[in-house]
This record gives sequence, C-alpha cells and structure tokens, in this order.
Amino acid sequence: MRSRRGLLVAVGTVLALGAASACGSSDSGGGSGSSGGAKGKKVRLITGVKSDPFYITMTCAAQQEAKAKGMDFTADGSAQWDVSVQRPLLDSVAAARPDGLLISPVDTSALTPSLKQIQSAGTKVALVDTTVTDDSVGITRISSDNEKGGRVAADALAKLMNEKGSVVVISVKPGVSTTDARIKGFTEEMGKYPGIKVLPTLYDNDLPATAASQIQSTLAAHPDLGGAFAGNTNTGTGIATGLKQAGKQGTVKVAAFDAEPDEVAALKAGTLQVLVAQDPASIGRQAVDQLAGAFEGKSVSKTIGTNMVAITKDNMNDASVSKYFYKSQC
Ligand code: T6T
Repeated sequence: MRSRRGLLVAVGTVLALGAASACGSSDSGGGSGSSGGAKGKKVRLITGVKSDPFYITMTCAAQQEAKAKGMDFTADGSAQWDVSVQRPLLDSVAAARPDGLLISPVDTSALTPSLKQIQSAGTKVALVDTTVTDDSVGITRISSDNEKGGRVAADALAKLMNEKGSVVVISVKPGVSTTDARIKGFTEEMGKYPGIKVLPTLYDNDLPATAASQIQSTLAAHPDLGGAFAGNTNTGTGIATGLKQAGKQGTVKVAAFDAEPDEVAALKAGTLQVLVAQDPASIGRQAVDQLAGAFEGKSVSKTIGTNMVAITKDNMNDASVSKYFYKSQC
C-alpha cells in the first residue's frame, strides 16, 4: 500500500517548480530587432483560447509587464481550441513582423513550420504554456510541470476513492503538450494503485457539453466509476455539470486541472474535490521578461517551470492558495 505522506505534502502545498527546472542558455532564435533594449519593441501574444480564464490571467500579467517595460504589446487568441482557428492569427502576426511573439500553440506539430518561418524572419518566439515537439522553436519555454500535476491529481483521487473502483480521464484532444503530459503523469501514477482501473481516455475537443455527456455515458457503462480526472478547465466544468445532472456529485470524485471561476464554484459546492491550479500570470510575466532580456542582449532561460498548487475545499480560503484562482477579466 502506498504511503499517504507524499499526498498530504502535495495537497495544499505549492508545488514549487520554478527554480528547479529553470536553466540558462544563450539566445539562439530570432534576432533582427535585438539591439536597443526592450522599449518600443513590438510584441504580440497569441493564446490558445481567448475567452479561457487561464489565458486571460496570463494575458493580463503579460500586458502589465510589457507596459512597464515600454513595449508595444497586443494580445489575441483563438476562439476555440483548433489549429485551423489559430493558424490565421499566426499568419497575420507573422505578416506584421513583430520583434517578439508569445504563443501557446494548440498542437505539438501542426504549427511548427509557420513558427520556424517567423523565427527565421527575425521574430523572437517564446512558448507559453503549450509547446511544440521541435525544440528549435522558441528561445524560451515557460510552463507548469504538467506531468507532475497529473501525478498529484492521481494520488489525491486515489485517496478519495479509497484506492478502488474505475477512473476515467477526459481531456481536450491528443497532440496538446500540456494535457498529454498531464494524462501521462496521471496514468503512470495510477499504476501504483492495483485496486483502481483506469478506463480509456476520452477527448471532448474542449467542449464542456461533450465532457458532460461523456461522464454520463461512462457512468452508465461503468457503475463502479469512482473518479474522474479532468485535463483542463472546460473539461472540469463539463464533468461537474454532467455529474450534477446525473445526481452523482460527490459520489464520483473529481480532480481537475486549473482554477477558473466555475471550477472554484464547483469545488465550493462539492461537485469537484481537487483543483490543480497553475500560475498563468507568472507564465505571462516571465515570458515578457525573457523576451526583454533577449532584446537587451542578455542570456535567456531555455525552459522555466512555474508553480502549481493543489486546492481542496479545506484550503481554498487560505490567501496563499486563493491567490492562484484565475481571473475572467484584467
Ligand atoms: O489548462 C490550461 C492550459 O494549461 C492548457 O494548455 C489548455 O487548457 C487550459 O487553458 C485551461 O482551459
């Protein structure tokens, strides 16, 4: 039987990853506009989904940091999690040849050729949150340790399920660096609990209504369903809605990534039991700082890991925890 100690330490404790995973490297991408400091530099941000509080929180912080540095900064984001929606945004930013681009690519490979082209044209690229597989893309990559977040979710859920029953993972779509890593960490960690059966992963295309119907059909097919892991915000809120409609809130335990307002409300209401909150503001702020450093000819950190915190109903009112709740406006 697995020791509970690791879990107790993890839940309610900030999973400090920043210092551990940051490492310095010299600036190898972009380049044409790197002289003359950060002031006046044209920097653009393209997020995964514009209306997602995770990205709103990231954008607000990046905007504030860029303003403080005198940069010419604007942000946009896809209307939905889809390569065909994000690509035109990228094309139009590329045509304007900014000095810097912060981007959360919605796929690990489909946008790589465009990103490489932008880099070759002299734009310095920072990958924020999601990444692409080709590591020549981006002078810096800033994200949570998503695999670790998945492991923390698994341990918390196993405990809530008394280490028995079936568990389902519902996520966005395959080919997304962050959520793929969460699933990997979750599934591997669940392997340590022989009494728990991990069902095949389901994908909801980032649509809450799909997640709601998927959790209901999983319940119907697996009466021993004791837990669900939601890979992100929309999945978490969709699962909460589905369980509520089925009258199973609190019976099926849920660990969800993120901490947007609807998820926080569902945690308070007892429909979700654990939220693995990220620090999107820090991702946005640090990405702007890295680009500024690159414009100033300083070395940049090739990878930076940001904090996460596991939130439960018990610790959600602590100021050190609630500061991780995401915003839906600046
Ligand atoms: O979980 C975040 C983000 O980290 C992920 O890459 C996509 O989904 C979110 O934006 C939340 O909806």
